[in-house]
Order: sequence, then C-alpha cells, then structure tokens
Amino acid sequence: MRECMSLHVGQAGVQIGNSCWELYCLEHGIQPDGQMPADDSVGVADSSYNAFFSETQNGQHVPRAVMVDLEPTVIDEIRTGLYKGLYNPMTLLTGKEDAANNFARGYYTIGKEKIDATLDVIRKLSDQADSLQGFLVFHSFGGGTGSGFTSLLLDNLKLEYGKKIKLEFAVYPAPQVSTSMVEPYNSVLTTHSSMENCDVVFLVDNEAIYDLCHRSLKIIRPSYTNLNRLISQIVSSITTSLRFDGAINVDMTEFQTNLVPYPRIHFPLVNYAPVLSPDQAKHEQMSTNQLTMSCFEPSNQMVKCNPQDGKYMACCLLYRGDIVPKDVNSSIQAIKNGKNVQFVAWCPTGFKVGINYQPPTTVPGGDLAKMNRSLCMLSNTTAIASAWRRLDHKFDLLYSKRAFVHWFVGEGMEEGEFAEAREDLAALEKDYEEVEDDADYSDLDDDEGY
Ligand SMILES: Nc1nc2c(ncn2[C@@H]2O[C@H](COP(=O)(O)OP(=O)(O)OP(=O)(O)O)[C@@H](O)[C@H]2O)c(=O)[nH]1
Ligand SMILES: [Mg+2]
Repeated sequence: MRECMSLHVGQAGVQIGNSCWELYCLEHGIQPDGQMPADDSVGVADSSYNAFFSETQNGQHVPRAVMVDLEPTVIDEIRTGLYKGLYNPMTLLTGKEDAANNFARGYYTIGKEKIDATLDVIRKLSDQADSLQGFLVFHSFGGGTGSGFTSLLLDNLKLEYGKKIKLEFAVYPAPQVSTSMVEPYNSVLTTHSSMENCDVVFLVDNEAIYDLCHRSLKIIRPSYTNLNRLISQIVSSITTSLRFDGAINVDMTEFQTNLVPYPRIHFPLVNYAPVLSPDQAKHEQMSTNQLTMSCFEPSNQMVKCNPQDGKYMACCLLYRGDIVPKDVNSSIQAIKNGKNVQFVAWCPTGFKVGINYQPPTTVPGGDLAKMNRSLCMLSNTTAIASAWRRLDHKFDLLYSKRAFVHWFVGEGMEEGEFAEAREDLAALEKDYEEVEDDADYSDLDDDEGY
C-alpha cells in the first residue's frame, strides 16, 4: 500500500478538491457517508482505493485529504454540504481572515498563524499511513492563500518529508474569471518559491477550461462548478493508476521519471478527450484512433499554447475504458507518422501508455456525457513556455510602475523578492529555449540553473 495525501489550499484548491472527491466516491462506489456497499462482498480483490481513502473500524472510507483556507466560508460549504459526513472534521481547517489576494499575507503574516495547525494534521494523517508515497497539492496561483500559504506549506513539507513526491495542480489565472489585479505577482512569487519544492506541476489554465466548457459543452457562462467538474475528470484520469489495480498501469513515479528530463522543466501540458455534452454524445462514438487524434488538438488543452511552436520531450497517454492495446499501438503509429508532433532531437519519440479498463464515470446531472472511453495525455512540450511569457509580461507591466507593491511590503515582504522571483522566471523561459534547440546538453546538470 502506497498512500497519497491530498492537500487542498485556498478557495480554488478546496472547491476543486470537493469536486474531485465527489468523483472519486462515485468511481469507487463510496457513498457520501463514506460507506462502500461493495467492499463487504466477497471477492473484492482490488483495494487500491485505500491509497486515497483510509478505512475506519466501522467501514467508513475517509479521504486522506486536508483542506485549509485562511477564511471560513468556502470550507463551511463542505461542512454543511452533501459530503459533510465524508471528511474527518479535524482535516477541515479554517482561519478567520483571508489573505486578501496577497501572497505576502498568505506566506508571512496571516499564513504563519495557521501553518503549525496544518502541519499537525498532516503529521497525524501521515502517521496513520503505512508508507506514504507523496502529496497532491491543489491551489490557485492567483489567490493570496493559494499562492502564499501553499508556498509556505511546501517549504515546510520539504523540511519534514523531503523525499516524498509532491505533485501540484495549480490554477493559472485567466481574465474571464479573474478576481484581482495582482494575480501575476502572486503567480510569479509562488512559482519561484515552489520551483525546487515540487516535482511535477500540472497547470490548469482557467481560460482554456472556460473555453472548453463554453465551446464544447455549450455552457453559456461557465461557473466554477462547471470548470471544476471538468478539472476533476482530468485529475481523476491522472490519478487512476494510483487508485485502481490494472493490467497496464503505470506508477506515478514512473510518469514523473518519464515526464521530467530536467528538474525545472516540470510543467507537463495536459490534454483530455472527449469533452462532449450528453446531447452531442448521442451522435458521436469515438474509435481509439479518433480519440487519440482528437486529444492532440489544441482545443483540448488545459493550457493555452501552440504545440506547433514547440517540441515535445515526453508524452504519456492515459486511456480509460473499453480499449484494446493493438488499437493504441496503431494510433500511436499514426501520430508518429503525422507531421504535427515534433520531438526534440535528443529524445527518442517514446510514448508511455497506461490503460485502465474501467470507463470514465460522470457525475449525475453534470455537464459531461457518459462515454465508454477517454484519453488524458500528459506531454512535456516547450510550447508551454508561452504561458510563462504571458504571465511574465503582465508582471512586468505592473512592476514597471511598482503598482500595488506596497501592499506586499506592508505584509513583511522585501521588495527584492519581486526582482528575484522575476529573474527566476526569466531563467525558466531561457531553460525552455535551451532544451528546444538541439545543441549539446552535457552541462545542463551542473550548477547553471538546473
Ligand atoms: N478553476 C477554479 N478556479 C478558481 C476557483 N475559485 C477561485 N479560482 C481562481 O483562483 C484565483 C483566486 O484565488 P482563490 O483560490 O479564490 O484565492 P484564495 O486561495 O482563497 O486566497 P485569498 O482569498 O486571497 O486568501 C482566481 O484566478 C480565480 O479565478 C474554483 O473553484 N475553480
Ligand atoms: Mg479565499
């Protein structure tokens, strides 16, 4: 048993978490009160879900999750909602006052008051586990808690659980649903601060998700609930190998090994298909080949960028449902033969494949059609560097006028941290350029920023 602990920080982290745990429960047949009728029946050999749920003496399945927000309202919704009986109340942590969209409040002033209590709960859950594999951390880049408190937490996790894997799901800010002016600051500060504390970061660009909901699911004005339901499908696909036994299942460490050629180049692009509403799905059945092809389309990306402008370093394909390995092989062959997917010269065009034979589950009354197969692709492409360029540009516009900086300095931050963080992001952009050109990389592992 290799347990995984989920940490949900700030509004976005908690609300996405809520949606993920709802979906996990449906997938594993766990009721909102934690009971799992199928668990008692004889012959249930697969208990991999216990990596994500701990089981109490009376048969209740409790998420190995900690939710923390510096203010109470978001977590109060869970405390009073349908799934209130699912969580251990000890693992729902709230403060009195939020970080007001300010990294420095989340990291220094307000966050400091909550960090010990949070670490205590994490320690308790970790003590209950036989062999904790690592952490999944959910948060926004833009919020004060999501950026600042997450960074503080990761600093502490590094000290206490140095070797354990840390995967992040981070919400990349989008103008459509933006909540503050200073999101570029918070994003750059938290990315800099977590660069060395995190192994893999899956970016979820709210603009890309919003467009998918709007265009593909025909939702006129998508709400956070709509966005989060789609995000949770993706999180579920990425974590199936951790929660299910399967014939061709790939371990999480194995994905990491395959996806991250250099420690800092750890932001894979996620694609998902099919994204169809129940109405559309009546007319469409996708073959494995069509599914694979459509997963390579830019409209199915979770971050807005153009893969044609970059090169791939690695590619993992996570299939679910009614899938035959032979069809997967021929689909990959077709992709390789196409001109669209260009790999860096130093990397063989290897595709890593995972198959989970259980079809994707949908939430009753949700936006996604019930399909008998789906595909989630994780690729490390240099094209994602454009997401950093966009963010850095917005940072520069604000910072050139030192706009809003006093709010951060007033909460204990030194102005020098802004420049330092921004330089680190410039170095990251440069790192992507270097891996893309086909020169000699023998010095990439030494001290030059790698
Ligand atoms: N996808 C998604 N994004 C969200 C959600 N809630 C907030 N966001 C985004 O997250 C950013 C704001 O951060 P929040 O997570 O609300 O802030 P917080 O972490 O609670 O921090 P403070 O409120 O400042 O203490 C904006 O970019 C929002 O668009 C959500 O439920 N889903
Ligand atoms: Mg908040």
